[in-house]
Amino acid sequence: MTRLPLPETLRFIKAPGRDAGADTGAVAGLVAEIIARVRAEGDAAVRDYTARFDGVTPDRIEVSAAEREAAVAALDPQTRADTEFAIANVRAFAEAQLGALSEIEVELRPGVHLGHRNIPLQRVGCYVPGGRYPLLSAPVMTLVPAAVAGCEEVIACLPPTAHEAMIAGCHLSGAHRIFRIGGAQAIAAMAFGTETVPPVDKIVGPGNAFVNEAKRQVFGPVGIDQLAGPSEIFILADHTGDPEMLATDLLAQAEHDIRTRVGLITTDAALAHAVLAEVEHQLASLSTAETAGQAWRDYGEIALCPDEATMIAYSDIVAAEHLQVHTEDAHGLSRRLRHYGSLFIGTNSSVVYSDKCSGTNHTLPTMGAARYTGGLWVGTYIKTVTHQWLTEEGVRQVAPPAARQAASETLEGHRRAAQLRLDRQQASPQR
Ligand code: HSO
Ligand code: ZN
Repeated sequence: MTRLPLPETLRFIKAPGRDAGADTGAVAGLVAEIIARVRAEGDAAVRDYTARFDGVTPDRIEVSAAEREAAVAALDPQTRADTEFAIANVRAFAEAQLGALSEIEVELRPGVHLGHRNIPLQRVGCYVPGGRYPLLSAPVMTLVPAAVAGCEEVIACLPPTAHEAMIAGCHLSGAHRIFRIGGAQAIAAMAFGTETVPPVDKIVGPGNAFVNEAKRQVFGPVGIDQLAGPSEIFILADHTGDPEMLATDLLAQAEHDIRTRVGLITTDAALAHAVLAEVEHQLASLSTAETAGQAWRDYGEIALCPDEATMIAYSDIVAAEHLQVHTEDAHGLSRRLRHYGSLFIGTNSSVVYSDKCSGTNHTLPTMGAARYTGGLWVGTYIKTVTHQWLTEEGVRQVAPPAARQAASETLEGHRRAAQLRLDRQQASPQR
């Protein structure tokens, strides 16, 4: 999995049984066929694939206003309040981040004014996965920041088999339109549009292998956020680590999927062995042990490092989606870390809080993508675009070098355009 050499002094107390991210590519052909047909045949192809893959034929692809209201009414009051708590926090944090996005305009040289503006994407499509469990926080994380960004139209697609509560989640999170379409056919519909579904400018949100591959294939004419793999959690701990807490947090993510990658990186050998035993102990009573146990056996790891520097070096190689720091000086160590999707500093800060409701986004880079990107945020829905305006003095600054460069590149059309403005100034000099 990792393309970088591991630190030589690192020793695995438990090595992963399999190479994370090894199985890819098997679905590309089928996905290409789905995209081509949805593009050519629109709703008819969507209905056909929905019947084939989801085993249902909804009479209407779009969820009506009455159905939205009914889904919200069916939520029990506590679930609704908890969802609204999550929405409020995700919104407030996204608003704070939006406030930190500045626009600029500078006079770089006399008469050469350059700037950038932040413009919200016009139409965004959020894919909301059905998944093994209905994750009510999923629509919150993709839809709410889009609304904060100021997108004109935000649509959501979710599999027709998804729990009704997910429709309520989309509604409460501000989806303008909601469609019962899942899988690659949903991505194709949002990318190219059908009679019912409008084509969007960018598609965001995680999904299964088909969704992921479809996003990869439609990228270009339509934007995507990132390619989402199985969830990951790594924890850095020293002698102060609490084995029960560490095992609990590792298993909390391991229960997502049999391919979840979980790991402890520690400087303390006794802690490493204690966590190893504690994971087995907790699995014995965990209702999701079938999934979590397999993920632990296949992708779980405990790495022992001689010192903090090695721990940091290995953590940066992994570039985990979620990274928790359980060390004596968690804040100090955290400032030395470079590659992670989202960071959880100190023992009070569990990944599960952000999974659900603390307010940072839970849609994060996996499979090493954290080396080059962070997760979903309000900026995902905004493009930063540049502009310029020149005075006659500005033309005198840049036209001669631009014209010379064009000439040496033998781009005569470019040279003329650069020169024309200088010539005009010489023809009618500034009063
Ligand atoms: N850990 C998942 C998000 C999630 N977990 C939502 C539970 N609910 C991916 O970051
Ligand atoms: Zn989770």
